[in-house]
Amino acid sequence: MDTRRALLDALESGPVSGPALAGDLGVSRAAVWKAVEGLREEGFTVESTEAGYVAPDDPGYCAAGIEFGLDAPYTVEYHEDLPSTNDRARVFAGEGAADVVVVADEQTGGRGRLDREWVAPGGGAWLSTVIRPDVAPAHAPRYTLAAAVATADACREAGVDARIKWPNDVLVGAAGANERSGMDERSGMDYRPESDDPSGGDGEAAGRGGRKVAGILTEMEGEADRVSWLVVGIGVNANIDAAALPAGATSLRAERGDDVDRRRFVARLLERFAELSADPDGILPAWRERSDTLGRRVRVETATGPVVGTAVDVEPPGALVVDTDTGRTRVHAGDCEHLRDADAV
Ligand code: BT5
Repeated sequence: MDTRRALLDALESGPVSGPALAGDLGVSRAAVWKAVEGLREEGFTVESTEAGYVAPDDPGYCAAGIEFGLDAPYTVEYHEDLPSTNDRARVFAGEGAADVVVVADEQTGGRGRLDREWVAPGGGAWLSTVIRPDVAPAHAPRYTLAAAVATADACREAGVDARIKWPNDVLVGAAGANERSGMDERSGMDYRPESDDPSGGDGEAAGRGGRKVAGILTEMEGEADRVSWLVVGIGVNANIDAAALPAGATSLRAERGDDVDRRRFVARLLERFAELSADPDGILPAWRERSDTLGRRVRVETATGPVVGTAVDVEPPGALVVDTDTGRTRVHAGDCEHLRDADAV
């Protein structure tokens, strides 16, 4: 473990004596002092007291602040602004890095799926994680679902009742899936893909029944049998006025009426993402519970045309199962619109 991380860990449990930490780590006192200075430069203002170094009361929204107390195996890199955290994360991925999270306060070239624009002014929680799960590329969509669950949970802990629209939108103000019929129609799954379409459609900010508070963009490089890296980009409209966002979008600030502590918010999101990634079998059940799509009438625009019917399940690795007039079909990618409740079953 490097001195910086060891220092951050030690600061969690009270004052840290520089000489004692140097002794424990087998590094020089100067190395500890340098690490302290490094944290201060990042915005994590360690105090010097007679008892030793003490963590700041407000650790701040910075790399060290997010890593402080973080119960997840990630190293954070923070920027005031970047074109896109996904682009920066892809550079890390190309260099062989793993378990790195790039965070920016503002993005000037934020991307959605299919090169759509993602509006990302200062005050948002814009982050991209680089992970290297030992799975086949076909299993990659699972991590997008995990990110959606983690994001919904972090929003809920922040007091905002968020639900997931397949595959990757986190919405607020949507009716609960459990309040509708269709949840129990999960019989007859055979896990065999019947359609395998790349994303298509023109993208709608929210779809019916909810305002979009977050979106997820996963990018991947892989060989035939193994993922090389995944960059999971998560964008949450945190402390942003709704007026600065596209129509149909909302923010945590708009929903709560005050600002969220982004440091804690991002840390909780990362902790949930790490937990879910470590337990792949738990991802789909967690996603189903938080889904706003299951039980609804949907229209999914796929590359081979629209699929209209009732969404009845999500199956490994993340396909939406839709009951249509002509039978049951599985959709692997596309833009999903929730149809009017009046049309629902
Ligand atoms: C997404 O795409 O929802 C994925 C968004 C991923 C953004 C994160 S931020 C960190 C990382 N770095 C990046 O550069 N990207 C990722 P999609 O489903 O295609 O939705 C895009 C559509 O949502 C746009 O066409 C707009 O209609 C709408 N939109 C744009 N900005 C928005 C915002 N801030 N909030 C809600 N909706 C937005």
